[in-house]
Amino acid sequence: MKNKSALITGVTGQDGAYLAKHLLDKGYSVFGVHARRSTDTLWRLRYLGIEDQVTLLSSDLTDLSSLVRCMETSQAQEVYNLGAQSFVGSSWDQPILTSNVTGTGVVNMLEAVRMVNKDARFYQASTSEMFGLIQEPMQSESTPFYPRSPYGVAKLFGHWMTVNYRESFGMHASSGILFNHESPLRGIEFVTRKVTDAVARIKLGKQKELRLGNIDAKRDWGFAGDYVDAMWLMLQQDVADDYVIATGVTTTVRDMCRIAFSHVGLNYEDYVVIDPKFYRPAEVDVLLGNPAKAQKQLGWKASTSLEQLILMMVDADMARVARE
Ligand code: NAP
Ligand code: F7E
Repeated sequence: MKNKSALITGVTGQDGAYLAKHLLDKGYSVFGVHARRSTDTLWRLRYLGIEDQVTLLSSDLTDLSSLVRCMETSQAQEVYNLGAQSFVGSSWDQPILTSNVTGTGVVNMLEAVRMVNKDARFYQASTSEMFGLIQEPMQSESTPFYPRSPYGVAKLFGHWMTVNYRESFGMHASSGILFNHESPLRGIEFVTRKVTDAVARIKLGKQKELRLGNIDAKRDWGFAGDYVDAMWLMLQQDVADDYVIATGVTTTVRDMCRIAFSHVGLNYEDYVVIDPKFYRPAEVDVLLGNPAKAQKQLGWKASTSLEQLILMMVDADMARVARE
């Protein structure tokens, strides 16, 4: 029997790399949208040892014609739209780019699917940032949205476009409302990786302090390796739907720092310096997801605790910094 074929936008990002590995392990042919950059963006695929197994197609979420060609070349039966300008902090500096890539990019990808193969199944990488100024203490699929950043607003547009294409054209389009998920492949600008990298540098004598913004913010953090399985499970359902994917536990940035520093025998209070430069114009103070629907309908549950996750990340950064 011919392998199933999948197309992933954002294949060079954290989730794209883990998802590509997950699908390759299941026997899929994996195609990835590769937006041209002058820097090396293939390090994550290399880290997972799959650089040569993913077929990279030159394209960009802002270029509909190139996305149509990706659909034609890959003959994908499953499309995972993970590409985005995903850093919340930058979305105030580049609101229009964020809207074009993270928002309009979704409808470009949906259109490419509709034009080439309307029966292909579609996954949209939605986010807990859409809840922003939370309207319920624990956020589920029925919690009203209130985004707090240009990134959150762009993602909300993409989410509703996904719902609309499902309802208008009968497309199998699902939206995964994923809460924060991290790993050793996390970009260095996100707070968990910024902390674990700094812990390694401080421990190995290469850095003296760590400057952070609002360490009282609370997040529901899980492991990216667990979360890509939920994406795949959504596309295996008979009926497309929306799902919250989270751990159901929330922790402050402060406590996450405590865990990371204490793993190498240090006290975070001796090194963390609060720098207002890292405050955001509008903050999301707390996020806490209710993954009950995913557990019931997909049989999915987070299997990595925050402690396990942070120790995994600190260990990976200790090895990485020691090699430098
Ligand atoms: P990431 O590491 O920042 O990866 C983003 C990916 O998007 C990269 O491959 C990037 O390519 C690509 N990209 C950027 N601009 C593009 C463009 N114009 N055209 C095509 N591709 C473009 O993000 P992630 O953490 O893996 O997250 C994956 C998706 O889930 C994103 O949509 C994110 O917004 C969403 N999400 C993430 C989380 C989380 O906690 N990680 C939670 C909820 C939702 P380059 O490598 O070339 O820059
Ligand atoms: O910030 C606070 C910051 O940048 C987490 C993206 O994947 O998850 C991610 O967005 C919290 C915020 O992630 C620093 O103010 C304090 O309250 O790691 P982050 P995020 O903004 O939650 C969601 C679900 C996504 O969809 C996004 O794509 O940590 N914080 N000090 C800091 N954050 C950063 N980055 N740097 C600091 O120095």
